[in-house]
Amino acid sequence: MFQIKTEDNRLIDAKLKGNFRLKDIKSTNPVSVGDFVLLEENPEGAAFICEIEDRRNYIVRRSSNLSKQSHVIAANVDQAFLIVTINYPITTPTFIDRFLATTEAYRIPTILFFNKIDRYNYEDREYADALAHLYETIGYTCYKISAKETEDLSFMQELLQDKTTLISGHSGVGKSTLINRFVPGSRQKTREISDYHNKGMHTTTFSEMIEIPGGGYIIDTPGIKGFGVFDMEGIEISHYFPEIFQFSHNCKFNNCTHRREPGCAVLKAVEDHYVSESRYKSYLNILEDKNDGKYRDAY
Ligand SMILES: Nc1nc2c(ncn2[C@@H]2O[C@H](COP(=O)(O)OP(=O)(O)OP(=O)(O)O)[C@@H](O)[C@H]2O)c(=O)[nH]1
Ligand SMILES: [Mg+2]
Ligand SMILES: [Zn+2]
Repeated sequence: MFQIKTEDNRLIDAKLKGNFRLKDIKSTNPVSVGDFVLLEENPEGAAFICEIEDRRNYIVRRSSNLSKQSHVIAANVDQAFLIVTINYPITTPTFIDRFLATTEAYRIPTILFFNKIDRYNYEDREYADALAHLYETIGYTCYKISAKETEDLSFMQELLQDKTTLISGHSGVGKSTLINRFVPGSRQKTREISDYHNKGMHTTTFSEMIEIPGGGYIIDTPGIKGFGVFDMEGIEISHYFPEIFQFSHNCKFNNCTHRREPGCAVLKAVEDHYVSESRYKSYLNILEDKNDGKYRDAY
């Protein structure tokens, strides 16, 4: 069942029409949050989705380790906010890089928010600073925030204004907590992360679009564990690491994969610390996925 907002602002529950599922067998969910759809009513007054308008963009992940199917996380978004926590739970650079490569591929502007700053000790803070510095150097805007404190987050509210924003990140990083601050009536369920595993427990279980009172929409998604970068050709991957791509113009071979080819300008840039080791490792990690067809979800 889908909840649809009509042009005259009514909320309607609708089902997919008959054989709809067969049209797009590559995706586990033919309709995604953010889609614009056409509805049909049957004589009894029940609503059915009969058509999906072409998507301006969309973001997918592979639906499971073995599956070749993809799952559309959201469609037609203006920007993505990636919520990152250094601890409680840990977000790895590899995860961040896989997310960024995906949003680069779909040309979705992405901002990083390092959340739970209030909970961090000196070391965690230092690490957060270092990571934020790395991503700012590449060109991503980074903010360090705390969703819980009485900290003023009106700058975030301004960034959300009149846009459709996908909010993503691991389970337990504080996505729903943040949304509750911007849409006080929305009552997104939140839950303390498990002390034992230092992991969230998937409190948000389905994707949902929430209207911001002042204009705009937020898409809250269940925490993502692994990010299978989908639909990306091997040689294409470096295009989605802006700083690696920049150096790749000087590689000797124009089909260079930047692994061990002679005259590789990217390898040289890694050696000279112009490209960070962790970014380069993430690049290789995605490239290897492609080569052996495996999906890794532990990072
Ligand atoms: N100390 C501190 N705790 C926070 C902060 N933000 C969120 N939390 C807590 O972290 C826990 C998880 O937050 P949620 O908002 O449920 O996380 P989520 O990202 O929505 O998780 P899923 O729905 O499972 O994907 C809750 O107990 C929040 O109160 C923060 O800035 N500081
Ligand atoms: Mg949540
Ligand atoms: Zn190269």
